[in-house]
Amino acid sequence: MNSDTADNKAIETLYRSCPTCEASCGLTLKIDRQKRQILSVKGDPEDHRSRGYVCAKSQAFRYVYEDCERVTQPLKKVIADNGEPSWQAVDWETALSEVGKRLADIRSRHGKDAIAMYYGNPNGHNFHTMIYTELFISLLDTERFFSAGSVDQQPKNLSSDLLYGNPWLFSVPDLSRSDFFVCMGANPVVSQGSLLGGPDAKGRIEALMQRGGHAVVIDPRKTETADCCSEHIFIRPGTDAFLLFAWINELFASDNIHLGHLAAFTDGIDKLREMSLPYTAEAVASTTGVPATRLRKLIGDFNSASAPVLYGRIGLCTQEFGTLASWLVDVVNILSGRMDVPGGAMFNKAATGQNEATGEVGELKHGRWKSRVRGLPEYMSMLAASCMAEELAYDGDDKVRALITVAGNPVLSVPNGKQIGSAAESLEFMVALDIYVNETTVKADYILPSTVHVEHSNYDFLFSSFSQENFARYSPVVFPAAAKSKHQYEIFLELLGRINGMSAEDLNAMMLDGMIAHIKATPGLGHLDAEDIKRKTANFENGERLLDILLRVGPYGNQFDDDRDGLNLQKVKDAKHGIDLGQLEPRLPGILRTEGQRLRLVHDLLLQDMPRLEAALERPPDEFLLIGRRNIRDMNSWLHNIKQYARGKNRCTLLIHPKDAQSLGITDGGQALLQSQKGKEQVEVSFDANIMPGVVSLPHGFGHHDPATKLSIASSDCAGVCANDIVDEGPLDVPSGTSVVNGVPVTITAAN
Ligand SMILES: Nc1nc2c(c(=O)[nH]1)N[C@H]1C(S)=C(S)[C@@H](COP(=O)(O)OP(=O)(O)OC[C@H]3O[C@@H](n4cnc5c(=O)[nH]c(N)nc54)[C@H](O)[C@@H]3O)O[C@H]1N2
Ligand SMILES: Nc1nc2c(c(=O)[nH]1)N[C@H]1C(S)=C(S)[C@@H](COP(=O)(O)OP(=O)(O)OC[C@H]3O[C@@H](n4cnc5c(=O)[nH]c(N)nc54)[C@H](O)[C@@H]3O)O[C@H]1N2
Ligand code: SF4
Ligand SMILES: [Mo]
Repeated sequence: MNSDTADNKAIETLYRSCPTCEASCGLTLKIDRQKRQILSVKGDPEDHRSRGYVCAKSQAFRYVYEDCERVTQPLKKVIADNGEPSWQAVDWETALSEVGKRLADIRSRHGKDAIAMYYGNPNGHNFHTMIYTELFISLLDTERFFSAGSVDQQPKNLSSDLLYGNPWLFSVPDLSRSDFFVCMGANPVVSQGSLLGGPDAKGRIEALMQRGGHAVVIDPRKTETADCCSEHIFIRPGTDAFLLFAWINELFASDNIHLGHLAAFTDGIDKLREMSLPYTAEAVASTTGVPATRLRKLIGDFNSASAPVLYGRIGLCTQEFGTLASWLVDVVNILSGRMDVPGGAMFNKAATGQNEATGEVGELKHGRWKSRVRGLPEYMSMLAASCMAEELAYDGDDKVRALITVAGNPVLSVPNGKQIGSAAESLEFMVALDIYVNETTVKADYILPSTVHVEHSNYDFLFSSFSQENFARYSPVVFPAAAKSKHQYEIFLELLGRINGMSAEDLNAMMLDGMIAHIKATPGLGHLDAEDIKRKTANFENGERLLDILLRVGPYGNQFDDDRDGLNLQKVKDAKHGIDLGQLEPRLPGILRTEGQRLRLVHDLLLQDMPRLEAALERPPDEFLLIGRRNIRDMNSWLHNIKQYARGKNRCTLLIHPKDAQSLGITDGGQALLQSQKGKEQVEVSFDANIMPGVVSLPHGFGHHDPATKLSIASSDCAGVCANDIVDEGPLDVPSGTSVVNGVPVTITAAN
């Protein structure tokens, strides 16, 4: 921390990483500690990953901190005699003991599964929450656990689980050494990249092109990313698995299988060849909308490039064949010799060790229990978010009685969200761990707000495990939280303690002992002494102490051997701009958690999904298919109350090709009725010659119309309509249970 006492002002400079999206850019903050004011947030030129780059949302964590409608103390819903609800601020002790009592009572009367839970996206950006999440989930131990993951990356989790035995092991495109980038179902120039692992996606793609490389986007919309690439190919939504199977068919047919160093430990090639046989480039062309010659040219260009890489993201996940499409992206890279090689798709070596092998075969957690209504299988202890409404409304003996939401807004983010809201309202009890009174939390009996990023430290735990550069970066607290506020992990511990009759200290000790036991069970670490670990890390507390342990036993640590040099938390803290841990290096087969450390190309779960794919090949096309999109100033549903981001013209419009619109008698800027099996919304229309005819696009995260919320800017300046009132919760990517929010059949009529 530097002090600058000019003008008698105690202006300090702090460095941290941006907590708002996966890119995790380095930031430079100027702050006035006395006034508790952030004076400016700029890029950190010395962060080796972002090199000073930031996007418009770099200010978001500051604006959220400053938002006067943010909830800063526990709120209890009180119902007046006339039935009108209102919020009453209560002290923490009252709130925690009442919430704890209600949950404990429901649990003891009706069992653990009577309490449902929903976990939202911002949890992935908070190290302390993440590290305590397993404890929270495992002690609540409910079969009714939902998360934003099944409206997001779960197909990718499942594909990694099947291929590598680790659901959180994701390969990322090594763009800085690639010369041919194929981007499917992602718009990183706007989203800033997901499972892509690098700040300034646009700059990285442009640099690739300046080196003489090529970049191709395959997307039903010619996106902002396509605009800075060399080529764009339209594809009909939901048909990527066909295109990718045809790609693989072509690789086999042209004898272009090059496994390279993966050959020694890869199984399933023959089966894969057989699976791809029916899907020639000609056979899939009319379904995908990609002519066979166009696909063959792409494959030829890819094969003749010196360092090509294929990448796919949310447009491939949240669609009818999400798991197959996500899996096939990795398979194409594997078969083309582009997996685990520089410039191809590579695996990170996270300092906290989560990508390493554990010496055990990773258990596939799938189908151990089922949802009550549709009988959908659990995956990674979670049920599909798309069945949350029906599970909350289910009225059997073992029905849900209480709901806990943690930093999530499923009413807007999940298909059939409105019914999630009404079902939640009629439960015996609901508590929301959240910082806004929004469309979901307004249904709760209690809102328990956590501190926000300005008030707690952070470590880029999740995102450093799939970054294009190996790195470690710690973010210090900007302003210590007011005495009476609570960090989210503290709320977890307090609630768990009250439900399970344990103290927060006991639970913390349980976490520490559990982690040490786990480490000692890891091959090569059995000799470590628990007391030695505790003694050497005693200068840190809670999550930071656990982080210190992870760093010390991780791949750059000294495993508590004082004779060796190694990474630890103090060193990471001292490196204000983050630590560069080098370029990605080949990691297979050493990090595989599969039986015999074999790379399994094919798995029964994938084979079981093939008849569903086959049946879709000849299906007659729908009139219109709805897809989503993201805008640079949004972050799902929760930045809409920030006036700097909410202002401007309506961006929750329906994009439609002008020719489609004209044939329907719809004008640019006019209104249309967008209708699906599920619902109907009136939307403003924007003409877009860059969208595929027959496809329309509406962003998600809007629909701020509930007058009971406290989001005055969101509801006045960017209310929009809720895409998930149109998306049908019925269709799923079957293997992973992920919602199909892209490729939704809709009809459109003029509404004048
Ligand atoms: N139709 C359609 N639906 C989609 C998608 C799509 O593309 N199309 N995308 C999906 C994707 S990828 C995702 S990730 C999900 C997101 O789904 P959710 O995570 O359910 O939704 P968010 O809008 O991110 O809501 C985040 C919540 O966290 C709260 N919050 C923010 N910061 C903090 C904090 O520091 N502490 C606490 N306690 N709370 C905080 C906010 O107030 C808000 O209530 O939406 C999905 N839904
Ligand atoms: N500005 C902004 N940034 C964000 C977010 C945000 O809400 N706003 N959300 C964050 C979150 S939680 C996530 S998960 C990431 C997601 O990051 P990305 O995966 O980059 O998400 P999108 O920008 O929605 O890009 C998805 C693309 O898929 C295309 N698409 C839709 N259906 C199909 C299909 O069937 N096939 C193919 N090939 N393409 C299809 C869409 O046209 C779109 O261009 O973004 C993160 N960053
Ligand atoms: S790209 Fe993401 S991490 Fe970087 S400044 Fe923008 S919001 Fe923050
Ligand atoms: Mo997401």
